Amino acid sequence: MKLYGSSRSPYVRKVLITAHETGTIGDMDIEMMTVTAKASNPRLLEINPLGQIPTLVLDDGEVFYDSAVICRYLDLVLGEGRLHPREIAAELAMMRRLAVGDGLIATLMNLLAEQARCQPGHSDLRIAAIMRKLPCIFSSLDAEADRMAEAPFDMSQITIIAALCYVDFRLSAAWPWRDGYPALARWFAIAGARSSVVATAYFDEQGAAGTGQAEKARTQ
Ligand SMILES: N[C@@H](CCC(=O)N[C@@H](CS)C(=O)NCC(=O)O)C(=O)O
Repeated sequence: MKLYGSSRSPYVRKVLITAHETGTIGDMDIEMMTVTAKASNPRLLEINPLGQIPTLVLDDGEVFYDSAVICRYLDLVLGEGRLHPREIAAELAMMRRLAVGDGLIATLMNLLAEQARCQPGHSDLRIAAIMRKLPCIFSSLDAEADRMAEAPFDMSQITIIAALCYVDFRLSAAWPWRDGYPALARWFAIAGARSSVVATAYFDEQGAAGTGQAEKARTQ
């Protein structure tokens, strides 16, 4: 199977961590590409109408997107289903935490896109609105942290790890969250040290530091 992805996309990171956790990473060819809201990729649009990464193409030509669907496929079809609890109360709790993780990723992407936009007045209001959300999101994750530490490792934890690593990758100086959210920091110190997380660290590809590319890099 082939995964279209990027080394700096949190949605792709969810899939890569899941691939390691399910033992399917070895069966995956990975093609890294740059895709942004400003620069779609015609080749990707032919297989995914949203033109987004991650996109997974199976050997028989079947295509899966988005990250949630790919992770379900890797875990429930190819893996042992350990990352998606099936008992309804556990599933709902996991999905609610996962929604916060995905929401944090979306909030960060909006923030970076807004910062790159260069429209002072308008963008300041939006940035302020986004920044007001971050403490609420982090408080909610902090309140869940001890429960996550006790619970089996699952898709919500993978998503939250991908989001927190992205905070460190893109915002670390502007949002040093560990002191304010100690339970979350304790959980992350352990969960973030899993080999699946360490093996999939974000990086800016070489050459992305120039003008134009650097802006694209920051919006992914
Ligand atoms: N809901 C999607 C979101 C994927 C997404 O937004 N990917 C970004 C890269 S991080 C992308 O492809 N952006 C280009 C675009 O939206 O045109 C998922 O969970 O996979």
